[in-house]
Amino acid sequence: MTDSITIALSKGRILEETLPLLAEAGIELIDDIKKSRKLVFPTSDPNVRVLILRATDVPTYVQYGGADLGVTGKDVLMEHGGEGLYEPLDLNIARCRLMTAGPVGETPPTGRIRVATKFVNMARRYYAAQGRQADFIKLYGAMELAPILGLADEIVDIVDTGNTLKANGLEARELIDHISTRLVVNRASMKMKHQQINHIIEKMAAAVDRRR
Ligand code: PRT
Ligand code: MG
Repeated sequence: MTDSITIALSKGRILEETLPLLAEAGIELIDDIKKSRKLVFPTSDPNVRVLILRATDVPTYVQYGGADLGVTGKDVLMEHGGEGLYEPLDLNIARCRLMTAGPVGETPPTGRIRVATKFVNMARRYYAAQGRQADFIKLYGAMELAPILGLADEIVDIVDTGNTLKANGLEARELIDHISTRLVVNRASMKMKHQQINHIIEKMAAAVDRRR
């Protein structure tokens, strides 16, 4: 029996690099997603459909079985907690680093500091592990503004080239973790639809290997 498979993809920068990997697994989108306002897309495989979601919603959809598989950043997964998910494959795309950053040339204040970030859970774990006292301010974007406008002493954010920090008078301080995009699987789906899901994982793993 062939079950139907739903795959949740992150829109934004991850999507473009994900589609060629999926294509090599025999799953190609039929519609032009850039021209469409749809959220659910059929694919070249009649048993597979794709959802295009905000990256932060992907683990939630997969956790609750709204999707069998998902593609999202390790940063998003760590912040979510990864409950109910298997993480069988590193897709090795959208690589970046999670770092602390602060104003150029300033040393971080001693004692309790204020940290602005979208990644409050990860930041809390990191500062606690360092034995540093910190209060966290949750922001949803433009973290770089917070130190400039006096909201925070430091930020925790994704860094790739470092250009965004630089353009805002900030510099990276400490590396918290290396980040890349991961394939995640709903735990129940992994059991119930083992054969089909394994096939997709193997094909995508081969596509990732060919790029190394
Ligand atoms: O935009 P939205 O709020 O919907 O979500 P999002 O910004 O999380 O989505 P998107 O598509 O921008 O990024 C999705 C995923 O891409 C992240 O979860 C990471 O896993 C990964 N990724 C890889 C990045 C970057 N590189 C990256 N450079 N995510 C964000 N950035 C941003 C960063 O936040 C900062 O503003 O780019 C800026 C830093 O880049 P540099 O090159 O200037 O250092
Ligand atoms: Mg963005």
